[in-house]
Amino acid sequence: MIKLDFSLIREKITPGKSILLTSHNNPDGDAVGSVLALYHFFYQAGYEVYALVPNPYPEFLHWMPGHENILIYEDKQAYANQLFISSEIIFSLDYNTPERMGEAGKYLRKSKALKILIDHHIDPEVDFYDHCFSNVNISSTSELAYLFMDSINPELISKDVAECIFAGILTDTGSFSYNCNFQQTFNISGALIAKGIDAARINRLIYATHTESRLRLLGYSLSKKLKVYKEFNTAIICLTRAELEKFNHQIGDTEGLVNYALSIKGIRFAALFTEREEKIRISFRSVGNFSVNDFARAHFEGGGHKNAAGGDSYISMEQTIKKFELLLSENKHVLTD
Ligand SMILES: [Mn+2]
Repeated sequence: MIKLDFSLIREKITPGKSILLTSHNNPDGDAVGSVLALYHFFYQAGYEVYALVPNPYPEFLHWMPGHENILIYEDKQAYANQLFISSEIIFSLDYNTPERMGEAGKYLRKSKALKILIDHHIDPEVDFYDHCFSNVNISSTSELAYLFMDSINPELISKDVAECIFAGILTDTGSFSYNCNFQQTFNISGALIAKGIDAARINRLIYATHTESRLRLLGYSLSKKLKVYKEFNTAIICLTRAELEKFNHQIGDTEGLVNYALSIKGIRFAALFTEREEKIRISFRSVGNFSVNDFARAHFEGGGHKNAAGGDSYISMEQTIKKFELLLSENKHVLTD
């Protein structure tokens, strides 16, 4: 764990300064939640504040207060590049190195702003940042953002802030089903409820907004595409572009799908392969000691957390699955001991 010196930060973040809040490619609930929570926090305190994510995020996050203020880098590239130059303070939220921002990362690298990282991924690039607040043993970046705000000015944790933080915690723990065995996570969630949030409503807004086609894609994936490797305690689902198109795939539609594969009794390792334009995108999940972060890093140009990670493959789906199956054999001892 790398702790921030909050008193030092308090001195450096003085009202009137311009702040740019950023998060990673393919933003998830924690990315958007932490960005928007800090957006409200600083906005209320009278800062000039901008929120920027590299590309669009799923529709089930569009209800979040402040959503309309988020700049999408893909759409506003020239304007956003200027923000990397003009902002005095830049926050990196929910990612550990500028490259996780994609193209925008180049401008972050060149920026002269004071750079602050708040994140829960393994191996943050500490040398690049002026200040790091990093802990891998925590539910989410949103929880770290809460601790940050609580130490700077707890009075500014409004209901809007609380809703964003709760959305981040909820999505990064799969509705309190993994990565949530921390007393602090529940204490903070309780404090958010005291701010007036409706936890059941937020749960519904995030998890009960399936389109018909998304639900049918889920049914198809489970009945036709689930492959179980009993001998390796592993289960996978792979979806080609044609299949995704058949079900009118929208961003976020395959979110959580990999967890169904992992939910089979005895399964310790699960993967979801989805064919994108120029690559195969892979989500890895595990229970217990098998580190999908190490696995994704070593073999699929990715990474993440011990039990949840992502990766990419630039060969065909068929070859990717073959490679994966070979790796299962190599890792048999770890997956079955
Ligand atoms: Mn996160």
